[in-house]
Amino acid sequence: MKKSIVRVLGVTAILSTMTMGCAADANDASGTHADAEQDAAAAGAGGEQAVAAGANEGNFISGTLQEWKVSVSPNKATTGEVKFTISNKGTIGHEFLVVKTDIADGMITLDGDHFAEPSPGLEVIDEIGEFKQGTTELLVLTLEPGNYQLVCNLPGHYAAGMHTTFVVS
Ligand SMILES: [Cu+2]
Repeated sequence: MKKSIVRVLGVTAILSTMTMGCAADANDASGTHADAEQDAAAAGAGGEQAVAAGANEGNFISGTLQEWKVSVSPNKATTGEVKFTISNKGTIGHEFLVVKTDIADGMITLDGDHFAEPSPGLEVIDEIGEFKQGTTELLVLTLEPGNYQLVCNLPGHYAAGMHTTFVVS
């Protein structure tokens, strides 16, 4: 979505510049004006395409990690490429695991202070390894339909509440 907005603003800026240019060159040969109008029309068509893109067509998910919570929005995606932009807004390092499982949220059996990878009934699809507070990381995955948990599995963090559900359909 951000990209689309930037593109639309860019088109507006180009159109404004051209309008001003036409006004200033009012006495110039008409050929110049025709070219400018054609360029403006082409730019406008591109802008309309960008605006027509769907609400979350690119499966852009943004989320935060903090003590002791994982939050993402939206908490669902459609099958295929999913882009997680995850910010660590806590005061210590955290990690972000994408786990495919039908186990209920927060109910993965622990082996001591974290769950073993792998564990029965779950598959760790991929992860952003521990990253610092105040930083943001991007994880792009191709996900199959199913139920997921997004978690931090650092010692004690899952039990403390760092897990949330995610559904791909
Ligand atoms: Cu954590």
